[in-house]
Amino acid sequence: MTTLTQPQTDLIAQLRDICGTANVLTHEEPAADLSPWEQDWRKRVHGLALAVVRPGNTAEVAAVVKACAAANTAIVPQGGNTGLVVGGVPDGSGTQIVLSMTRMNAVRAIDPANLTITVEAGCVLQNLQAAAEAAGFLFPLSLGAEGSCTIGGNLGTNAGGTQVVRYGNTRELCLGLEVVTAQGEIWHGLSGLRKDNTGYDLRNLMIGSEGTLGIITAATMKLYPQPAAQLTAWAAVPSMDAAVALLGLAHQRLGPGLTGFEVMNQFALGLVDKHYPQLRVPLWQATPWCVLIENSDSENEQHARSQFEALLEAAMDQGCVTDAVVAESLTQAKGLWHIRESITLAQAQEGLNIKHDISIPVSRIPDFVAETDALLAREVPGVRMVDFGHLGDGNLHYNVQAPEGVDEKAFLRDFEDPINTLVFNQVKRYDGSISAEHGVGELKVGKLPLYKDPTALAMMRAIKQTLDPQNILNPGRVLA
Ligand code: FAD
Ligand code: 2HG
Ligand code: ZN
Repeated sequence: MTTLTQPQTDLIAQLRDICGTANVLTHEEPAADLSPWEQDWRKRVHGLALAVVRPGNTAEVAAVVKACAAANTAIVPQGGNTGLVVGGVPDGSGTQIVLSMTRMNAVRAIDPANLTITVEAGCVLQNLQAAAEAAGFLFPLSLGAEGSCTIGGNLGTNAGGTQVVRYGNTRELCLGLEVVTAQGEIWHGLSGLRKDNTGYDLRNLMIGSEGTLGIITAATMKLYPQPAAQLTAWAAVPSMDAAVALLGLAHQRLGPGLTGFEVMNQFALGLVDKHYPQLRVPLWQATPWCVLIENSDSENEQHARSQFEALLEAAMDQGCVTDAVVAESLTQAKGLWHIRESITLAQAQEGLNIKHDISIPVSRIPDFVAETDALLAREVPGVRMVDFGHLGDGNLHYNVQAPEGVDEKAFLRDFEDPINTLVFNQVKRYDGSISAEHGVGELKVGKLPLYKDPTALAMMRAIKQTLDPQNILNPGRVLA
């Protein structure tokens, strides 16, 4: 129970008029539990919302924004709340509203000839994939949180996932957007056009802006033909150098059939084995690294299998693979992917941790890992590296778990900042990025100015100031 000021009470009454009483939740109701909207997925922050507002259509979003702008009240857009950088939850002030988009979840249209699907922002990614599949197409964006993340959140963060090596990240999959501006105006940009050079690219400006420039209410996304066959292999590799060599071979041998290339270190797989023993992780005990490769074939399964066999044979001849299994069925393939997708959950089971979602040119990853591992081991003896990710995209989740037996909260308090500085300085030395796919959110907002080109940062500030001069859209995220 919190005490509201009169202007706050008036705003809530207005929001209830716009969206309906049941769709505006506040702490005024003694039994109200707003934790699902206030607590981030990693449990790094538990904010306090003035209200959680759940609009049902674009006109309601526009009216909510107008009311909030008039009351100078900040808005935090939220989809599935699976973001990993504290970008979609309110701060602790009790003055911000969470704009939860999940009621706006309709598939508006599918255009088979144009190969597009138009959906509302709150559509859960898995439902979008299913709608595409039901129409005979593939929507290739795929990530571990797909059962609860939304396309609006995917666009807000420009999410990557496990098929980027072939299809690109969310930005590459989007053709048009419908957006509510910070002034409550609606930009009708739901174009299905693949070519449109009529000025600045506002779509790409909105994508990846993490709710700081506008509220995405709907999107037109690209569809692809479904592959004739999909095959998955799991390979043991003796080193990161070998994994990079295998990636080169896979590009050569599979061409556009290479739709996934993931790497996982032994400790990451050991955590999955420890917390989810029923998943039966293959090959991990005898090798420092495992690789997951997906081959999507446009001919047939036999063709895919023979291509895979030739690839793995060549890789073994060259010494970059020591052992491998190829899934015999779709169920087995799903099982292998499930193991990969369980690393984040297993790491969370193990305890609070430090995540680094970094990208480095692929060719330089082996040296980066060897050098940075050594520096970290010197800084924090016994530190445990959970190192995995989308090697095909040069994107590593170079995560750090406290040494065995060390209190995780004390570890974060004492070591999070020095470890981040060490890793990010290394990323800079290797010409990489401190955020590959998760975004900046609140977690990295303080670090961004140290690693982003100052001219780029000044242009970003000017854009924010122009589009949202009141600073009511997700303040304190991306830019401090
Ligand atoms: P939220 O967490 O609700 O919000 C994320 C950001 O987008 C916030 O800044 C929010 O304000 C903004 N936002 C949300 N909706 C809108 C909207 N309609 N308009 C404007 N801004 C909006 N990410 C990857 O990139 N690749 C992965 O492989 C991956 N795997 C994951 C696995 C697990 C188990 C988990 C928990 C997360 C993973 N993530 C991954 C991170 C996360 O799922 C993505 O960032 C996802 O895109 C967030 O979607 P969401 O709907 O949950 O967004
Ligand atoms: C993944 O690739 C996600 O599984 C989450 O991006 C990464 O847990 C992480 O650090
Ligand atoms: Zn990832």
